[in-house]
Amino acid sequence: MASDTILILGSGGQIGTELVTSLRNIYGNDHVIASDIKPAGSEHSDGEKKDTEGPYEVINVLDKDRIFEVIKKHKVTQLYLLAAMLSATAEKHPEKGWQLNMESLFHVLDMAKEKHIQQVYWPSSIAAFGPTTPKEDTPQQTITEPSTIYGISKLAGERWCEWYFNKYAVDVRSLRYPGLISYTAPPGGGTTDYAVDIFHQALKTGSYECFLSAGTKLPMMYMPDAIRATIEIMQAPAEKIKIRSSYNLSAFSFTPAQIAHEIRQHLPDFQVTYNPDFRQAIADSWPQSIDDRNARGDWGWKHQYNLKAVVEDMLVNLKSLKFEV
Ligand code: AKB
Repeated sequence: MASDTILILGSGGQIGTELVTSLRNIYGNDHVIASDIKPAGSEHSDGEKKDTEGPYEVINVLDKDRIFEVIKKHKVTQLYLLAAMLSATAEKHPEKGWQLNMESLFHVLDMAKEKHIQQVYWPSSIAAFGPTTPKEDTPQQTITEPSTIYGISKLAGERWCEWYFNKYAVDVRSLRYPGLISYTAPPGGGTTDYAVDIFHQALKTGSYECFLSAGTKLPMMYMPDAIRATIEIMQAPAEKIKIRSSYNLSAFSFTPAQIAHEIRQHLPDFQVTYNPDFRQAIADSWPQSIDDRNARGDWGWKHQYNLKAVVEDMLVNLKSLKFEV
């Protein structure tokens, strides 16, 4: 609704930086409150000072009172919870990862249950699946036995979202993101992050050592598609959202060798070597392609970018950005 006031928790991350801009274009700068654990304007890892074009609040998502204070201060109606510890980092810090990913979700779902906010967005991931899940065209409903802490937190979160919807009519909506590729902010601590780093290294050094093997196929999506999906599911009429755990969401899949080949169409001398580390086991536990017919049928999801278009766009944009790649 145009009258919504939106709070984004974790606005400094890979999704948050782009979602804030898109939501501000739709709802107006004053109606979209960005928030992260760091003060506004603090330096991000891409070396750029991020200027806030609208309201900004420092929030630690583990601090429920602070979230409540900001919700009341700005009369927030809609909340996007994007703060999370991703797969590779959470394997190294399992307790912290579990605490961050779960407690923040409970804080937000409780705010919605108590009617302080009307609508919640929470991201799930292909990590909710596991090694026993069918790998190709992974269905919406299938075996889910995740083998990472991040994946376990996503699966548990999905079940809690559905439970809060059934029990307290909380209007919570969620997508199982594949790996996300973007150029505005670097990702942090994910297994699919090689598909972002590879562009930075291709332009900076002309070579890349990949932490996954050449043939590791994973589902991926370009950030503009992911942002559009996120806003579309939130704007869809409630009766169209038939799944209140989390929707499968898909665009295309590729291997490190395939993306390297595509980059070589623009940078013919680009070299890739393969040196798989602990992230290989994480990637091997995830699906290789996703069946997202429910999202397409229920609320009209349609992706736009394929691998060729992503590679072209990433290289053009990274070359023109001021910060060092
Ligand atoms: C990760 O690699 O951890 C994330 C994800 C697939 O959720 N990008």
